Amino acid sequence: MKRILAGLVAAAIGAFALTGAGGAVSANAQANSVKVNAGNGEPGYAVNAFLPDSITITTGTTVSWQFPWIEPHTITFGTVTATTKPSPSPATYDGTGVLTSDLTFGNPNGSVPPFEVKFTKAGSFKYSCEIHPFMTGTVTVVNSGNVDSQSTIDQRRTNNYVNRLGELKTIAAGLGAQGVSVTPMASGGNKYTLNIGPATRAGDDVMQFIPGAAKITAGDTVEWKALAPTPHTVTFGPLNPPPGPGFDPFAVPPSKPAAGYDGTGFVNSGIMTASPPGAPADPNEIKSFELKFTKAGTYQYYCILHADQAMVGQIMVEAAPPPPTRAPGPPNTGTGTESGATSWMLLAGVVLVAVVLGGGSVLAVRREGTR
Ligand SMILES: [Cu+2]
Repeated sequence: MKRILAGLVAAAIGAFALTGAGGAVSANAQANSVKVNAGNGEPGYAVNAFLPDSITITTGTTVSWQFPWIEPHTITFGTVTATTKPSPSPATYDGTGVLTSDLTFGNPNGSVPPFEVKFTKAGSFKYSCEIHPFMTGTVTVVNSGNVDSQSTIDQRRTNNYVNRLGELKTIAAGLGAQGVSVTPMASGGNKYTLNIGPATRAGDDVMQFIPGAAKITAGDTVEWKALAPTPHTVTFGPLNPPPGPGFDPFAVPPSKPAAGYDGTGFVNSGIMTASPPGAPADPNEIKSFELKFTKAGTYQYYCILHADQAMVGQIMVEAAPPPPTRAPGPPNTGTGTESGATSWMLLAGVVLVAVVLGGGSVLAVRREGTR
């Protein structure tokens, strides 16, 4: 199952890289056809659900799964094995055996052809997405009786999507409102902790680094924490070689400069995930990634898997303040100590300013002076 999935991923990504937004939606000549969405989303948010997740149709009806968002999905009936091959669309299904689409990356411009299945026998058929374990649906096929019209399907499709998208936005806003946690590090500088992609229990994803932009000082460290089982990366710099046919984003090796990041070169966390509580511990799981920033500048980063869903971030590194130095004083004349002379000059300057500003300030300076 893992192997075919990896193959599907690689093949689909290859195809995606080759064809991009090309290809036309195939016309569905059948009048007796209904449309359902396989996932939906917008930049920063992926709703991983069949929308709606259950429909009732008449025998002989074709269901046309649309792919309106970039997050990839499959339409899979039955249990995929190592020898299962994706079916071309349109397909027919009588409720027996395995039927699966290829792994399909959608597109909001509607350019990705739907996966169409004609149901030839009555029954209730469960299906799922191979890469989103919570993403399941049911097609109920009846010989007679009430079935869903396209308009009732559309209504449920919209309602489900709006509700789930709203939940994602609430989660993202709540996390954003918490601000960044900053802790001093024993090795010097501060550690800023950012969050990666929270998810809902239903399996929808916030495809964001939160907050998306952070301001730190050279010498500080940023820590990214995975919050969900959904895989993500923290990556600085372009992929080399650039992704082409057969590119496997899961195979890009981790890479981190030992001396910290100075804005040059390639940095990659590797695939980061956070298993849900109660799941068996995975010693290889990368739950957090730390990177020290050594040089002032503004640095963009991204998730290799979800950059095309606007999963990008920015770290603004300000120059470290110069080490404290003494205020410039008059040339050392040799009378008294240097520091004494400097203090005197400072006090004189403050009093002068205070006099210019008015009585209140003079009082303040006097109080200062009597200490
Ligand atoms: Cu990601």
